[in-house]
Amino acid sequence: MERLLLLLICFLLLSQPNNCSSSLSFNSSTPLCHSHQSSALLHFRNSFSVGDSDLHCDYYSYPPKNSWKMGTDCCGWDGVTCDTMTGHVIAVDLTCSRLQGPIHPNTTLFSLRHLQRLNLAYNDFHGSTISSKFGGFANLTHLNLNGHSIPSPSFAGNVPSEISHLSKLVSLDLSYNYDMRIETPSLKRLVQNLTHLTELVLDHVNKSSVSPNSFMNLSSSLTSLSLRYCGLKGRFPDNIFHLPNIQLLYLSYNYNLTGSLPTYNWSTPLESLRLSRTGFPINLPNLISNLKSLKELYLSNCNFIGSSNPTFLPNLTQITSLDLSYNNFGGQCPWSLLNNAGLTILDLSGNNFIGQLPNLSTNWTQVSSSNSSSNSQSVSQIPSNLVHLWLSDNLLNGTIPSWLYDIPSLQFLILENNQLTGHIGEFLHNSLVALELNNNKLHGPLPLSISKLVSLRYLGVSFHNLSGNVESKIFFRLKNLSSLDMSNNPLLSLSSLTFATNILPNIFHLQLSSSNITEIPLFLRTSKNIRSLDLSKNQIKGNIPKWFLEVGKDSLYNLNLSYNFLTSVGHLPWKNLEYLDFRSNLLQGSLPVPPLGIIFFSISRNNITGQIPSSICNLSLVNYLDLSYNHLNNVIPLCLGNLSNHLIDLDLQSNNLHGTIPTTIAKGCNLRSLKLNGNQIDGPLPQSLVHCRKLEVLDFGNNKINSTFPRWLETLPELRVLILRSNNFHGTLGNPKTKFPFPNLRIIDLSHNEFYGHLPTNLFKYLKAMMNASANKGELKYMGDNYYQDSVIVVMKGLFITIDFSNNNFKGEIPKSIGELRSLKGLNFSHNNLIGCVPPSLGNLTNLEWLDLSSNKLEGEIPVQLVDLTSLAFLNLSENYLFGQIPQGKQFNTFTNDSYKENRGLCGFPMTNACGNDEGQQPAPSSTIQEDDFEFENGFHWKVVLLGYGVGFMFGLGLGYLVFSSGKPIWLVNIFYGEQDDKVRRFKKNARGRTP
Ligand SMILES: *[C@@H]1O[C@H](CO)[C@@H](O)[C@H](O)[C@H]1NC(C)=O
Ligand SMILES: CC(=O)N[C@H]1CO[C@H](CO)[C@@H](O)[C@@H]1O
Repeated sequence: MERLLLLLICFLLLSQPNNCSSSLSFNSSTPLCHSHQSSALLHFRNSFSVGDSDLHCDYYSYPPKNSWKMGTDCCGWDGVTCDTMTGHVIAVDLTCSRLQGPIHPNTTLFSLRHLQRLNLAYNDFHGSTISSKFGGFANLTHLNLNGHSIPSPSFAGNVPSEISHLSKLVSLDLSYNYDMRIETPSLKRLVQNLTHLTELVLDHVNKSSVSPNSFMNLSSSLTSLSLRYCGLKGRFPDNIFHLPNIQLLYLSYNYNLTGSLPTYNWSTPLESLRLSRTGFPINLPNLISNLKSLKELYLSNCNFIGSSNPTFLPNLTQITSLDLSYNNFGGQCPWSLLNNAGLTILDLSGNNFIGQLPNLSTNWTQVSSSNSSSNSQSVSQIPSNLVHLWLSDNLLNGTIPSWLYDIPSLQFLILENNQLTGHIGEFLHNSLVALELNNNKLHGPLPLSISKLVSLRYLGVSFHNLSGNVESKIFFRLKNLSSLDMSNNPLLSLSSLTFATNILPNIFHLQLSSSNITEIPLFLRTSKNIRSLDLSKNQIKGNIPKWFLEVGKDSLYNLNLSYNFLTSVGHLPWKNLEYLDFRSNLLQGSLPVPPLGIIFFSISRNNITGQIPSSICNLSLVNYLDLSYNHLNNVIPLCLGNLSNHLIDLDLQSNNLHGTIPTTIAKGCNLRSLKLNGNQIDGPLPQSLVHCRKLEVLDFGNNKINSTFPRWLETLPELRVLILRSNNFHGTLGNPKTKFPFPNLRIIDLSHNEFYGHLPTNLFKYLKAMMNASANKGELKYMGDNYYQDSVIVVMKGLFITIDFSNNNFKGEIPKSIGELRSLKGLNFSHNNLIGCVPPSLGNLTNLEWLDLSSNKLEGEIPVQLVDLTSLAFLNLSENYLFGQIPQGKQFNTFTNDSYKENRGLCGFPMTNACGNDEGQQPAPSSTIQEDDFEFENGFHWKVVLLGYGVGFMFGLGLGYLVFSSGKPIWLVNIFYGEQDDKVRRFKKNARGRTP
């Protein structure tokens, strides 16, 4: 009865401005906030500074909280709730308040003992530890310390076990505190004691030391469990899938987490399931038939079993969010999903789906398509609730259908890396936040309606054939645009854009590579927050303008001005720079030293003079240091050894450096690549290099190193490229029986030295990597994911496998075992004193494209087995004592006299002297001549590459740039900019407000 009365009163009071419960006090004076609590609140908030807007919070438009003022009733402050009876502050919500600074363990916050709800999410508390005093909020039911913030997470350290004292806790969120850990005992206590828990969110909290079994006893009232990116390993307890109330279960991005999903009779209220990048075996049809309440399913990059191809899924009418990205599904895209009117998120990117985007069927087209036998699919109505459509990285072709421009709710339209053609149409609504169309085959102008997309943050239209003038007015209203990529549209004119001012005030990430621009865009003057700028491969000339030195002084972390015509830089003011690329300009003067945080620095191919300043040794974080192809002189500074903890790639080739290689370079060595080719370095090789266990590339070619063969390198497990060409190396390679274990060697060039003695027979037996490199070919496509890659690594992944021992004094016979190096592409033993015959086993080297045995003392006939070398494009056997008939057919029809001249008595085509019994032999017309021509052309091209970079092959940028400039695909771009891009992509992903 009493209750009824209360309800009645509530009902009557509902129309009042105050809500029901706060008006319940019959006492006419509503209690005001206690003064010590209001000052505690103010004190707490004022202990922080207020930072810039946070992208995440902007995205969700959190209002600023301005009402916190001394002398006003704190119960009326934004985000503060008081108990209506006692006036105690019982809830504080400071989500997205842009607070910055550490939380002190003695903060006044802990005096608010009556708190029931506390939300400090999305601020930047600079990695504060979570004080054990949080355990003192005895009545706390909701605690949110989500640490998502840029640049650093809010909280760090161990989760204190006192959190498990909060026995009334219903909801706990500690996610996105990347540096926070939880250990098994704390977690177990937490799981045991928090029996009222319905929501537990620990994404990104490091639990790598925790057994997944620790979650076994979670409260049966649990409705939500989110454990993404936790480093969980092993088997996840089955019973969690059977919790009676579980509605949301996120386990994504625990790469080594596995377990088994129930296969039948799985009665569960589960609505949201995310298992992306986990090891659970998933049978998709089974899963879908079990989960009757399912609305959201994220299975990116999963381990599917059974017949899981989504093309054949039944209509998933209840699902509103579906992510099946990066699963190698093929065939037709399951477009029928779009007929689901409730669909809001569809992500099918990173598969091999083919075909066209479906048309919207009007009655007419429905009739016509059912009459025709075409299997093109159509959607029956506009999926008018769609917010995210991600179809990037597939094989989709055709045009962008008109209905895609007419979805009023669409915010993310991501179609990059497909084969779409046609124009970009006009957008009919202005809801778009991200439009990423990069790397398709679109042409025509940039649509004018882009100017109305006032919410747009990300625009990518790079790698197309777009044309026309990009008017700067397109961008006048796009105040929120933070990422713009228009690179590589050769016909697009950006001059109006580059000379405009007062546009794009919030640009964070600008890519205008290969855009024919001649100036650094003027609008950057006002871009205070620019983080990443790529203006590479343009025609920017002269000095860097003074005003530009003021741009992004605190924010810029990536600056790429490579492949321009800049002549001077002066000092570098960007103190947070991590990536700086000045390669291939005309920069003069002494070496500019980048700021201390630099990770990647290349100033290769400029005209830098003088010595390497020792201040370069202060760059203690640098991974990649490329000063190659300049005019640097004097010695390599000794202190460079200080960098060896972080240095991965050091490239000093083609300068005028002399002196010895500092032995300190191998101290705590992490080097993977060391290139000193083309200097005047003398002295011996430092044996300490053997401590650089990760070395993959060693290039000392074209120096004055005086040493015997560095046998001690043969144990380096990763060494793939060893170039000692053109030095004063001498002595033998060891006796013929010497083992040559170099387990991963792909390229060895010892040419133009004074080596003598026999070729070690065992050399070719132990060069394991050369025997079967094809097994590694598949790695190429993952290159973009790796930390840092350069073109040498392309070489090493099996494209080029070569041995060059030419121009030495090797004697004796060519070992037969050479025929076991089946992946060999190039072999050069020319200009030695080799005797005996050309081993017939060379005929086994079916990948061989280049064979030079000239200027030796080889005798006998050319073995007919060589005709089997169908890839051979270059052959030189001249200046030996060979005789007899030249083998005929296949590749041998393409070689000229030069391949054979100055031998004892070779005869037959192409020599003019016919063999005794075979008068006037002509090459047999071969049916494969077309193919041979083609092969030859490829081979020739390859040879040009080699010759073009003749000094020590194609090191440094050579090959990469060649392929790159011929318009090769994105993965090559990734080789060079992989890391930056990745970072940007991560940043973009974070900022996109959609987490995986
Ligand atoms: C906690 O809640 C209980 C029961 O509602 C109440 O009696 C007690 O005073 C509260 N404690 C604090 C510190 O608010
Ligand atoms: C509110 C308060 O007392 N803050 C103090 C906490 O401790 C630090 C130093 O440990 C002081 O600087 C604060 O004033």
